[in-house]
Amino acid sequence: MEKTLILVKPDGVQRSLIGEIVGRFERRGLKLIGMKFLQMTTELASKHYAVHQGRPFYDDLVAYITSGPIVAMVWEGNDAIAAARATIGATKPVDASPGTIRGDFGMEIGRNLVHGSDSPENGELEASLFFSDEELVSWGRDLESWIVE
Ligand code: IDP
Ligand code: MG
Repeated sequence: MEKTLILVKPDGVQRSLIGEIVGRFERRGLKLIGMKFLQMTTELASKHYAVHQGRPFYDDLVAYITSGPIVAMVWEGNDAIAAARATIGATKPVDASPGTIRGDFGMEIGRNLVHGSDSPENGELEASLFFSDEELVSWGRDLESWIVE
C-alpha cells in the first residue's frame, strides 16, 4: 500500500487551516495512519529537503518550514501519492486549479501550505524521517469497501 507524507506547513497552521486541510484528505478516502504536531529542526528540514540543497530558494525554504509548528501526517491508499498531489495542486499556487488546497488558499510558491511526497519511494523515506514504525498504526476502516473496490 502506498504511503505519502503530508505536512501542513507553518502558514497552514498559522492561518487556522489544519482542519480544512486534514478534512480534504480524509474526505477523499485516504486513510490516516500517523499524525503529530511539531516544529521542525533545521536538521530534520535538511534531510527532508535534501534534494533541494544548492537551489537558490533552499535557505528560504528551510527558514519557512522551520518557522513555526507543522502537522505531519502519513496517509495510506492505492495511488496515495497521485491522489494526494492532485488534492494539493500545483507547486505554484497561482497555477493550481481551484478546488485544490493550493488553488483555494495560496498565492505564492514560498507560502504554499502543504507538502506531499512525490513518489512511493520518497513516501516511505519521508514517513520514516518523521515517524517510527510503532507510530504508524495499521487499522481496518469499516467503510473500506465503499471507498476501495
Ligand atoms: P512540491 O512541494 O510541489 O513537491 P518541490 O518542487 O518539491 O514542490 O519544492 C519543494 C518546496 O520548495 C515547494 O513546495 C515550495 O515551498 C518550495 N519551492 C519550490 N520552488 C521554489 C521557488 O522557485 N521559489 C521559492 N520556493 C520554492
Ligand atoms: Mg516535492
